[in-house]
Amino acid sequence: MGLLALGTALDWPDAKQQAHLVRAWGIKQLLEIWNKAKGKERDAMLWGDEIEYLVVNYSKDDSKVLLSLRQADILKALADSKTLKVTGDCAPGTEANGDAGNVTLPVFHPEFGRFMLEATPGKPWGIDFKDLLTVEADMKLRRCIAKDHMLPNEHPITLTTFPRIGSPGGFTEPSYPVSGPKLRSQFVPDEIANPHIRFPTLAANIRSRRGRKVQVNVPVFRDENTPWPWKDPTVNYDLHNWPEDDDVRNGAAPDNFIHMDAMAFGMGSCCLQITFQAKNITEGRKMYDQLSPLGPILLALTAATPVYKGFLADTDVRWNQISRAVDDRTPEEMGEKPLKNDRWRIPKSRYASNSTYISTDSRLRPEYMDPNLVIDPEIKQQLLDGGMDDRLATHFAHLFIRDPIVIFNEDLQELDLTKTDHFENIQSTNWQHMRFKPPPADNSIGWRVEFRPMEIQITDFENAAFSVFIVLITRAILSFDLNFYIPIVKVDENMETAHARNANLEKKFWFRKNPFPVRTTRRGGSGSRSASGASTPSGGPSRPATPPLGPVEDEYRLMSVNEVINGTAYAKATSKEVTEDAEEGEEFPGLIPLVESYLDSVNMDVATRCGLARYLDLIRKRASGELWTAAKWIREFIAKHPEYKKDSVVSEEVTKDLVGAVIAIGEREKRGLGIDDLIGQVPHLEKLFGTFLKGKSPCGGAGQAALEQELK
Ligand code: GSH
Repeated sequence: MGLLALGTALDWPDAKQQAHLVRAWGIKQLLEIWNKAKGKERDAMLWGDEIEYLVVNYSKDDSKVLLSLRQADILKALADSKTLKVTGDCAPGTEANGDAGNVTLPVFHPEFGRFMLEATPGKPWGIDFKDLLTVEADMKLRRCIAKDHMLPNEHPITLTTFPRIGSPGGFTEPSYPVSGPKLRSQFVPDEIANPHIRFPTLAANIRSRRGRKVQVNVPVFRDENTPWPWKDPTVNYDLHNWPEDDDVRNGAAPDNFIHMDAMAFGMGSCCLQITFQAKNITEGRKMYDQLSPLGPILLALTAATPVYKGFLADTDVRWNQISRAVDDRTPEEMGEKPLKNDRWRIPKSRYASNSTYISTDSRLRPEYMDPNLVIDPEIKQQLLDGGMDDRLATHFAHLFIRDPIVIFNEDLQELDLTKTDHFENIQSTNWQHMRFKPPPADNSIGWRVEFRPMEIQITDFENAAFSVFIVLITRAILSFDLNFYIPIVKVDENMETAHARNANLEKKFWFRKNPFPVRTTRRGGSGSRSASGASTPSGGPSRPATPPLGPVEDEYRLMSVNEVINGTAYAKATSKEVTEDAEEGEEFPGLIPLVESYLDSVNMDVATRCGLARYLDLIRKRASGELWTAAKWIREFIAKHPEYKKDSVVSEEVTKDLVGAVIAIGEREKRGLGIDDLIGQVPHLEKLFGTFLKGKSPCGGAGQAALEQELK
């Protein structure tokens, strides 16, 4: 979340009148950047991560845990503070991003929820492998500094959602009545949103544009004692404050679904995002495309969202809930009514998996594109006339089918081509799982790609592991010129698949069979062989082979997450829930073996390699099921709680103990203590982290010797 503009925000009917102007000016600003930056070369390979936190008010002595709404005060304390220095409690994390002894302090930002914070490193990470090993300490430092600027009972935690947000009986400190004029929610007060005018306006204008409240319905998890059919007991059918109170009387809350009615239920969720700066636009476009098919896999692997509004859900991830929570499509755009006032039917919410590939890569076959992609043809023509190529023009003409939601009156006086505000207005409210980001107007930084699907993880160790993994796979993609293309509609399908409970172990995802740019032949010792036994490319010359293109359908097949991450051989040996059915010659090498091949091909000292191995090991074990996702752990924690009645209800007491356990884990992590003393007190903890939080390295002892041998 960047700087927040100020001004007079237009309410929806007025904003709608100006939508065309904002789009027209946005396109002019985009062409200005395009012409200025399209030839930009040799930008440094940089990257950054973003961590989102919930701030909770927790004390052992209180009967319940609440969300703290003191975001503004905390951010002000962080901004004002001359004490934003690494002292006392936070001192152990001093290997943060920056020179030794000269720590670059992290930056804190607001987010949608008034109970949220976001933190980024003080400066972007570089290509040095040592940076990859500094991320975790920097994340710990961020959490520590944030905590230092909170009240004693406030804690920054990294659960994706607060389990009882929207539950009756109050869940915020301070408490406010529900059914305010902006959200009109019967479950959450308007004060739940960041009070900066952008956020209540976003929520109100999404609701107005849509013509009713958003409908976030999540299937409830049916447990032994869950009444069936299940009717959400928290829905009030007798409210008459706003016209939108009719929504539930008109069927907005179907049986067997947890019903939610406001943007806060989605955008109040936390995620882990990674942004890369590419060396030039061509590389950025390639990274965008090649990371796209990995999105659903990483969503399933980071699953951490099994509870909504005090009930266990039958899904494990946040994605569709955010998608529905900001879905501003009208009934005509959704296909519920014939088109009369709107321009087109739109198949997806503005928060959704991306619908375009944009690379200039010759391997991008037309069949991979979405044949039903909706674009604004006039905008595409303007971009083409302005010199943009067809693929990129199509991408932006697709993003520009949306209306701008928040428009400030002051920005409509004249077009300023030294700014990108109108372009960003549309671009930054297209929340797709990948984002292609042009340089800012001053051209000071390069073309960037943002990877957005991952759920936030409970510990900084895990958040660092997933960040590092994405960085390494990006390096492997560029280094080996890997090809993960599948039709983009199959990526959409995978995104849906990722929602299922235990999708990471029980579901299969469409994935490309052969990721290599050329046919790899095994030539005596030239190709390295990975842990899985699959052959991977060597750094040496490979014989180009140009097999004739067959039907696209032959290029991909269904694979488990284990197979995608660890490779066919490893998956066959370890998968319990699904059968791996790779045919002869269709063995997939696995993303981790590909990363390991890449690491083999670069110079690296053993300590660095071992440090990275700790992270890869976590990902490997998550994918094989040896370790659990946070979603699975939360479910099991609840199931084992003496107060849980097997009726899908996550009570205040259970929530308090769950959050208490998460805080306790964070405290141990901060102090580098390991979790040994918590194992036994907190159920199943060892299944979540294995030996990692005990500080044991996969390179220790025999492992280390083997690695050293391998590296010789
Ligand atoms: N928390 C979200 C998630 O879990 O996916 C991602 C953050 C996000 O998209 N935030 C909204 C936003 O507009 C807040 S309304 N961020 C700025 C942007 O996307 O440019």
